[in-house]
Amino acid sequence: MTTLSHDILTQLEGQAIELPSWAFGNSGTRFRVFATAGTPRDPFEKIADAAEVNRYTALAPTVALHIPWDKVDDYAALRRHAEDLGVQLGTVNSNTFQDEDYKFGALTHHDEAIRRKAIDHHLECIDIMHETGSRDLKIWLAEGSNYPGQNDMRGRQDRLQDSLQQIYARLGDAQRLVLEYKFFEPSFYHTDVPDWGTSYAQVAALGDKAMVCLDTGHHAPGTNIEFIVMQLLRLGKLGSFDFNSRFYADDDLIVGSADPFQLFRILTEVVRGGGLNNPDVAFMLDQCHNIEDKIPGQIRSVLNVQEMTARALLIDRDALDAAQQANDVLGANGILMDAFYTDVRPALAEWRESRGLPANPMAAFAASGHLQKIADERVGGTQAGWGA
Ligand code: PSV
Ligand code: MN
Ligand code: MN
Repeated sequence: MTTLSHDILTQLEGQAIELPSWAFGNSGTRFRVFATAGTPRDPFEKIADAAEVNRYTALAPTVALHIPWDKVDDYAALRRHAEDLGVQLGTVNSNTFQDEDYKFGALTHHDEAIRRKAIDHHLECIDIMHETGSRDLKIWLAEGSNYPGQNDMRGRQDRLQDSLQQIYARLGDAQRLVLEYKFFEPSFYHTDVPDWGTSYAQVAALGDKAMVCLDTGHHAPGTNIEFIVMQLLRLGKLGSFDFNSRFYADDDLIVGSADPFQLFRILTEVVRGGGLNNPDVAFMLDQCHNIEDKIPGQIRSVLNVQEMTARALLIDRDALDAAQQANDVLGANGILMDAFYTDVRPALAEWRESRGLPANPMAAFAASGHLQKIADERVGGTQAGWGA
């Protein structure tokens, strides 16, 4: 059995992966949303489900909220509820993609009244962050156009910068803004924040508290995502990850399921660039569990990240450096592949047990009967708000 060194285990112990509240709601495609028995009926129940994931893995101490999906009257009560369950409230995600007014744009809109409304929504999110104790405001914009000539792309970039400046000015000293990019969808011709370069240009003009969010599902097929990870870490602007997997577009499948090797390569650059257990770099999932059970889907996800992190930490750095210096092409590649092909699961199971955690969190959760319990207790669970 492969053993993991004390140093590797210490690094793994520090790993934290934030869960998205919306992963626990029902979701689907534009064709159908399939309901799951026991789906949370409100944000309190979503947080309770997220706390289960952390209970079985000790990997997921925070939960991200999405406003207005997770709007409640009393955020202090939501925060206490989370803390009572051993987790904390994390990133607040804004939402400017489900309001009729935003059909032609929000933070980029040429209509000042609509742009004002979108800015004010973000200011409200920051107010909520003060109550929830959240550090990060995550902005993903569904803005763009469908036809050449439909919009003045240049004017929209300028208005976006102005809107972001107004939002940035409201951040508290310890708060941050992360701007997420996505290459297409819902717009099919141009998107206002389509790539890391645009996100970087926009946040660099704001200041130190603005960073880029990299969602692994938001790139064209074939994109070398680990190169982007390397570059953003190098520039000190990688603020957060939204982890998921994709076969085709923004599939939001379980991280590490479609292409485990890509996840390994990404985490290799995270380790190389000092991004692991670095407070500047938030690890988050952004997934939907359309057909599988949601709590085990999230348990599987955080375990996949943990396993690939362990493999990335196993890379023999000294040997790799030497092979690279010697232009030993196949030798260097072989060193990387040796780590990738190492099965760390038995060692991780043993280590979990030594920390009082289940050796196999998936099996332990399945045996707990929890899914049946919530199915009996909860009737009429909510949609995630996504894919409806
Ligand atoms: C958009 O596709 C996205 O991935 C953004 O990350 C949002 O945060 C998430 O979906 C839900 O809004
Ligand atoms: Mn995302
Ligand atoms: Mn997405």
